[in-house]
Amino acid sequence: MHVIKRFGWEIPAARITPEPVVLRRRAILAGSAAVGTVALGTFRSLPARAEEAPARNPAFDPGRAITEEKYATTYNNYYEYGESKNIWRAAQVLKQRPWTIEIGGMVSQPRTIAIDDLLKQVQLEERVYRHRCVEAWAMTVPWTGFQLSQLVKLADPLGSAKYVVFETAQDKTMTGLNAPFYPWPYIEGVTMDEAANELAFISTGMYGKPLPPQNGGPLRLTLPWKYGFKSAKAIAKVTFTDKRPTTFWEAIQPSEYGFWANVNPAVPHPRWSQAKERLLGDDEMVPTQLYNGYASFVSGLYTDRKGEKLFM
Ligand SMILES: Nc1nc2c(c(=O)[nH]1)N[C@H]1C(S)=C(S)[C@@H](COP(=O)(O)O)O[C@H]1N2
Ligand SMILES: [Mo]
Repeated sequence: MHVIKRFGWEIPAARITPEPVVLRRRAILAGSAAVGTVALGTFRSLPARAEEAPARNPAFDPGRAITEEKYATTYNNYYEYGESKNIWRAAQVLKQRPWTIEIGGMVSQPRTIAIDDLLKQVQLEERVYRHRCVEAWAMTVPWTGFQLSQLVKLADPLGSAKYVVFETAQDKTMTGLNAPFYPWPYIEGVTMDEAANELAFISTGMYGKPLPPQNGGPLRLTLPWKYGFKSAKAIAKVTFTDKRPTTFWEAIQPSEYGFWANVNPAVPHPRWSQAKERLLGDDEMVPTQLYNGYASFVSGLYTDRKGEKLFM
């Protein structure tokens, strides 16, 4: 496990020290070559809004303006393609088809399913959700996709399964995978009751178009009440288990990026306040809300878990 060394000069900074900066400092301190090769892909423009784009579900009014698409698609976290926010060009080389998802672990029948076969078996819809990164920036995005509970139903887990674990593809175009100090692959996980919650979503599109690679295409997890790092991109494997997984960021720094990672403005990150968030686009600072404003949907999930670090 890698531990981030903290220095006095990092702590008083009024602005937030984002994950990549901290990690680069650590890499330099460790004397390792953190410089990867940047693959400069050609940007392929995405098809215009598909005519068959599914209807918006009005049950999830985000209460704030939708972020302009150009900001949501060009300011990303995707460490497989590098530590900067500016990986959208590099990620264009990720091939979205063919794409298969391996479903296994505690299920009645392990199997591998092609994404287009999966999409034929689920009910697609559009939902506008707020997204809150642990680094205190936020956006509001119209995602298309399907409720995670539909994938769980198709997977047919055993009654003894307690967690669902999501694993990101490890593609040869992902230059960040060469960085030795990261615990690849990117792993995330939720409990079975979180996976059953109606907010838990698998996104396959945004802004009425296929999900661009930089935002996690062809399919990503979308958990709007949790910090953004829980929303794993480019999912290749879904495993049901009775053991709580050690997730990617938790393995890097458990005191800063916990398993639960529910949004809470009252619980500061060890290195910055979580009271406010910066909206991508106009950079307006707005107050952060408990569970990112989704308490009415999810607070009941945690009533029996009071002793745990639910908010980091
Ligand atoms: N595989 C993978 N998934 C990931 C990440 C990542 O580095 N790799 N970053 C996470 C973080 S920290 C955030 S905030 C969101 C960012 O999603 P966006 O680029 O669509 O805004 O993706 C999450 N999912
Ligand atoms: Mo994030």
